[in-house]
Amino acid sequence: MTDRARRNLLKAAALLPLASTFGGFAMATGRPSGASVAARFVVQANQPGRVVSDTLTGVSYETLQLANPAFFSLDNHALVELFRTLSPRGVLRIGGNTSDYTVWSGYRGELPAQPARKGGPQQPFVLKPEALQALAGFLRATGWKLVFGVNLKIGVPAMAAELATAVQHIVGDDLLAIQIGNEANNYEVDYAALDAAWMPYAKAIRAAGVPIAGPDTGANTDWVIDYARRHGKENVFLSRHYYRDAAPKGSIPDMLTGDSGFYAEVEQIMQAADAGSLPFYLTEANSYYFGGRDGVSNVFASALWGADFMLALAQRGVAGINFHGGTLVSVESSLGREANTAVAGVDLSARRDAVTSRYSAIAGDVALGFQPRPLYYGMLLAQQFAGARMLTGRLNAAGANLTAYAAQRDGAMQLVLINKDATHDVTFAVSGLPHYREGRLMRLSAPSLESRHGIVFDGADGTAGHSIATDAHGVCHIGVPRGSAACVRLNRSA
Ligand code: BDP
Repeated sequence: MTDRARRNLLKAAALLPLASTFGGFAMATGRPSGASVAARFVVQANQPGRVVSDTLTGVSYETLQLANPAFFSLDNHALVELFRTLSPRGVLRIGGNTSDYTVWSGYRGELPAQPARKGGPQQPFVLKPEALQALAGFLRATGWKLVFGVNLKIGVPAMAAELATAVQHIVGDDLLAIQIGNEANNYEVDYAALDAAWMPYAKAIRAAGVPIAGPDTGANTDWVIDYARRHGKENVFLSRHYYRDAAPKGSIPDMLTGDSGFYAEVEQIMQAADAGSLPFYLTEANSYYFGGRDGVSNVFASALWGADFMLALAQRGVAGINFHGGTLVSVESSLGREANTAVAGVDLSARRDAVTSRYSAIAGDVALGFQPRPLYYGMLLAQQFAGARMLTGRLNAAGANLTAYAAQRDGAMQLVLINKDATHDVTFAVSGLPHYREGRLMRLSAPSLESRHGIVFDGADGTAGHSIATDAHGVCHIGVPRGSAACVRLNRSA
């Protein structure tokens, strides 16, 4: 064979996988692929990182969600199924602002009046054992664990200890930990004040033999570090919350710029966590606080944001991320607001959306049934890495808004390539894969970044997907259209 003929053959071979991976494009997105930006991702398989926690995927709900015991119940099959599909070992966090307005029906002691609220219900939410019993059934049916918040604001450690004991008694081993107070940085003047209020609670709850975690603060990294230093040994994990910004400031372009400023804070917390051999959970997080932003928090862009956010945090060692959500009534009430659930027309899917908080990953309620929101699919994508070992990689994004992650598991190489760019289709040339030849590609896509419905995670159910191969140079060419993501699993060649 002449050199020229060999070169032509190699060129043709190099184009083959390219052609086949692009084949999935139009099918998955319904859009033409257009001209592509060429990005490069070099996987450094000799630089292993952290093992991704198998509890990476989590959700967070207001305590007020327990007002209807039929919500978290083993009879709520649709919700059980959505949780099980999301993760076999997820974490459900119950808390939020309404946890600091909750009283336990079993408590017989004196209760002071809680400070008046600016709006919403003035009466505290009275939590009853039926709701905890139903919740225990839900946890058993889903295989999920529980993190449960008790009322610090009211200043009655004895009630918290009784409630914590009841939760442990009813939920058993499915309780990971009790947290004391929600975002106490919003009502304690400084860390010392939190510490003073927290101590008698921690003492009473631990004396009852119930595990605790914390401090569950809003945006205070320094509080988490102080807390770790002082109380690390008494806790089963450290926690903090995160939202990008307030809902009025939310937009799709803002969301898709990513959260790099926060990652630096996470790295600081991880130093404290590692020093005390403690996991760190983001027990409450989402795109925009004040209930999320319509047209941003609940559209396909939030799926790409959420997947990227989870994987960036997993790479830094965060043990789990609990995306806050639930019914509109529960979240609006947490903000002291009335919920307007009115919707024009009778479309079931629109009605489910209308009764749900804007950032929730799952829409619906007991009466209407449930359905996944776009964010749910982003969580499903990131969940593909749960239990795998992250690898270092070098990305040359060629000016486009991209992220890329690599991990190894059971001899397989996994990649997630996220194209957050609204205008550029991208072809990733992924190298550093010497022992990998063939595998499968799954695509996460939607008609557009603004889509509320019509999200497709093609191949996620193990049935479809596209086959993929490295070229003669060991490079894998993967086309990822604007506003979509790809997930690749390559098998080690024999
Ligand atoms: C958090 C609260 C939660 C709220 C959320 C929000 O813990 O209860 O629902 O903010 O503002 O700070 O959306």
